[in-house]
This record gives sequence, C-alpha cells and structure tokens, in this order.
Amino acid sequence: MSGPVLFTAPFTSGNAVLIALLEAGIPHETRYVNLRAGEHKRPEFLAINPKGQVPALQLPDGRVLTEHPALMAWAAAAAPDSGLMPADPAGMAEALQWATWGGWVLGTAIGPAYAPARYAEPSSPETEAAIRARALAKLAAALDLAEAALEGRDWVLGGARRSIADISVQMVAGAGRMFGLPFDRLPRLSAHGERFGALPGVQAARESDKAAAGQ
Ligand SMILES: N[C@@H](CCC(=O)N[C@@H](CS)C(=O)NCC(=O)O)C(=O)O
Repeated sequence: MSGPVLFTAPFTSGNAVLIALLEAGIPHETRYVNLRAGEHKRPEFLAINPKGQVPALQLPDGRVLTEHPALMAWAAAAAPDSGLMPADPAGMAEALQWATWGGWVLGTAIGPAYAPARYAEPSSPETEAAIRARALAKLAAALDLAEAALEGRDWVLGGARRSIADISVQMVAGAGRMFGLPFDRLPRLSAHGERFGALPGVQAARESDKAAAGQ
C-alpha cells in the first residue's frame, strides 16, 4: 500500500475523512481502532497519535496528520480534480470555514448532549438536563444555519459538485438525527442529505463503518 493509512472508528468524525478519501479516489488503507476497548489510549496507538483520538492519517512518508477538517483538506489537495475544494483562495477558505465550523459544532455539542454528567459539577438531574438542553439547542441552531445556507443551491458552496463543506454539514445533520432533532422544518437540509447519501463515497464509507461496527 503506497497510499495513506486512515485510523478511524465507526460513526465518528473519521467517517468524514473516509468519505473524502473515497470521493477523492485516493487509494488508502482503513484501520479501525476499537474505542470501547480503549485501543486509542494504548501505547501502540499513542505512538501514532499522542492525542489518543481518531481520526489520524499516516502518510506514506511516515508523517501523521490529525484533526478531521485538516484531513479532509489534505484529501482535497491531494486530488485537485476531485472538486472537493475550490481552487480559488476565497472558495478554499469558504470550504474550510464549513469544515472547521462542523468540527466546532460536533466537538462542543455532542459530548454534553450525550454524556451531560461529565460536564455537570456538581452533578444533578436538573443540571444534566440543562446542559443537554443547551447542547441540543446549539445543534438545532447549527441545523438552521445549514438550512439557510442551502437556499437556492444543491451543494453548500453553490457549485455543481459536492465539496468538503457538504461532508461537514452532513456530519452535523447526522448528529442532529442521532439526537432525534426534528427535520420536518428543514426541507433543504433533508434534500441535501438525500443527494449526499447517494454519493458513491458516502455509501461506501457507511458500509465500511457498519461492517466495522458489526452491524
Ligand atoms: N478535534 C478532533 C476531535 C477528534 C475526536 O474527538 N475524536 C473522538 C471520536 S469522534 C475520539 O477519538 N474520542 C476518544 C477520546 O477522545 O478519548 C477532530 O476533529 O478530528
């Protein structure tokens, strides 16, 4: 294998990177790290990514890159004809703007919504409920923002093809679905999700994650 190795776990932000690699047509190897078993905190994995997190992308020259927006940007830049990122500076910045926004939303909303007790000091049912409600409100506001951005366009950047911005928006939408947020008020984001879900790289990445999760 002369391509990069992606270290990921099913249904995490590593899925965004897997989609980018597949949509870019970059030959790569996918290695699943078992987070439940704590593999990401073992010395073997910490030697690859000292942050003890997935995703990480090991390049053929041995360098390891982390942070999923950066890894998507790498895939886009490594396959410039893939259309995953515009070539003009403003378009590139706009794509990265959505990618880093998606990282911020996922990084700040999912943890408190999923495990509010970790964020409550001291913990009580009331503080946990308030923390969770605040996180879900943040996620709902992010979905509204994406819905507004899709007005009059099929893809987030307004071009004829998908980009890393679409991957990020659908990662956030996926989190919204996971927490049962209502989508009936989000027709454009729902239609975008259908278009996105039909992309070959998205389908292959989902199947790969499902197989790794034993589903
Ligand atoms: N900022 C990182 C966040 C990576 C991250 O939070 N990864 C999660 C899975 S989505 C993880 O490895 N969690 C295990 C842990 O932090 O111990 C990125 O965007 O790639």
